[in-house]
Amino acid sequence: MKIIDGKSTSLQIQDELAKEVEEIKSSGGKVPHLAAVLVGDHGASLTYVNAKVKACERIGFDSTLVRLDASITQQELLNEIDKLNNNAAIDGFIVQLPLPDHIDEAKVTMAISPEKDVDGFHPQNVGRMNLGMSTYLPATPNGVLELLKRYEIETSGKKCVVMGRSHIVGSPMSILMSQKDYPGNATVTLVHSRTKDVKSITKEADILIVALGVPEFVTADMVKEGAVVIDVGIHRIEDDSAKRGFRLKGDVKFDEVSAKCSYITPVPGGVGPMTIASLLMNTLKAVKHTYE
Ligand code: L34
Repeated sequence: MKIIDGKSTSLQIQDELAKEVEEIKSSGGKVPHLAAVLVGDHGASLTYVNAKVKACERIGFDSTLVRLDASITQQELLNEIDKLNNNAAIDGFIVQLPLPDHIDEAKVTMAISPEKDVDGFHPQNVGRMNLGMSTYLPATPNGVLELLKRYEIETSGKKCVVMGRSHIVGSPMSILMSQKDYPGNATVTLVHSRTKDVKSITKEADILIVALGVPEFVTADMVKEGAVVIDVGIHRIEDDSAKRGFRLKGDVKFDEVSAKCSYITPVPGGVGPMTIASLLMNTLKAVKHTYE
């Protein structure tokens, strides 16, 4: 069994991007500038957004963190988004999810200018992805593709099972794994909470991508010997003996599943850091206008 090291792969991508920033700077081009909007102070979101800002600093991107109170009205948030849409200094921005319940996520997503939507969540960009056109690919699924590529994992003709149908991971992941290009060309099955006899389906998977949001849901008996297992889940499990008061766990029971598969991503240090690397890649794309 091989561990797919998302942390070091993310750092490697960041080094590659840092070189490109150097080139941009020496040729007098525009330094990429990413903005992130964080509403409220949801613990995990704060960690992720801070990690994004730190990664920008590391590779020489400019960054802006817009922190807004959880009590902000929808209209006020839309006004902030409009400011970012119209700010020529900002190449791309994201609104970190989840948002407070009183805010309509779809309205917010639609308000972001597609050209600056480096999360790839706007319907226009989702549509472009569906049609195999150039676009901003959503960061987490693209991070998974990047891992498959860099570990040279064969996908063509393989049976790929995606668990979960969220707009930001499961759904786009299933589309991308069946795209007519590497890493894709897989035969994809998407399972979700209404699927019957999940185990009989997951056991057939050569590549199992888990994005359910249920801690340690996938056990060894659900996985085929030699499968590639990608764990997108990330949960904070309370643990008083841990330094931060919690431990991170994925959607996969790592110890028993890892004994059985050919490749596996750990949590932490798997897909999470790759989400950040892909976001940075999209931001560079925004500056280069290679999206159109
Ligand atoms: N708009 N909202 C928007 N875009 C996104 O791409 C995200 N996502 C998801 C949640 N909401 C979003 C993220 O940024 C998940 N996500 C994310 C980003 C980074 C990490 C995990 C999830 C990450 O860095 N994980 C580390 C551990 C971090 C920790 O210590 O808690 C890891 O090694 O997995």
